[in-house]
Amino acid sequence: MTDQITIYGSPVSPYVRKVLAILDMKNVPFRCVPVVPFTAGEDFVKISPMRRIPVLQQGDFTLPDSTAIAHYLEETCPEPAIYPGDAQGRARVRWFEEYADDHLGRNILFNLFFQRVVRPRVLKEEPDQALIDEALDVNLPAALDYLEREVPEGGFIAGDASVADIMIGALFRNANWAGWQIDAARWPNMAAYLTRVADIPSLAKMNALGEALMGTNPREHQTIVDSQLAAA
Ligand SMILES: N[C@@H](CCC(=O)N[C@@H](CS)C(=O)NCC(=O)O)C(=O)O
Repeated sequence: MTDQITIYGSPVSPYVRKVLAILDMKNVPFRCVPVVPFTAGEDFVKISPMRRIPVLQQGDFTLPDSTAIAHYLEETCPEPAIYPGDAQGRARVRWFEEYADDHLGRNILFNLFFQRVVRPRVLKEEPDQALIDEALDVNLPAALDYLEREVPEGGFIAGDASVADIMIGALFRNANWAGWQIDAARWPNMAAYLTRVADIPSLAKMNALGEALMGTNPREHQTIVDSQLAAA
């Protein structure tokens, strides 16, 4: 029998929710230990050299990075597929997964969510307003203009819901938690798409889990995660 999978990382992180949603979609049993990278103990670096979440552990095997984990899960539990079967569709999904992980992640997470939520609430520091303004006024509008053209009307990035849609949907939920809402008159296609991805059942479940943790005491997070996952 293969060992059970444990995911280290707080579901407030979109990268963690991406991995949890994939496990849920693929019906793989797992446990989640809601580690917060900024307050994790010194030992965490042994399984995550960049002190980032998520990290997968299965027996002696550990693997950081949501994209590496997504590939591992796709190979070990192929059904349902989260990467398309054709080369161009698969390439497109990999590109948008990377675009979301890197560019959208930098703007939505570091420039917006980290500044507006993590710095004041967790680190008790002043946010950097210049970073917030750059994200809201320049980088996110440009990214939304690009995505508005690229996302097929009424559909997903490439065929069925894929890992790219899950990553994009999870990230924009963090933007909502930081007080951002899409201007549906300016980006109607993206507004409809973000509703569509938020309705992917496994992502909806993990977004609700992340939301349940927001504003609660980190000491209660393991109990909240265990009870929400057991009920889901
Ligand atoms: N490319 C990585 C990004 C992971 C990432 O940046 N996670 C954030 C949490 S949302 C983190 O751990 N940040 C802590 C840090 O960078 O110090 C992935 O896909 O897993």
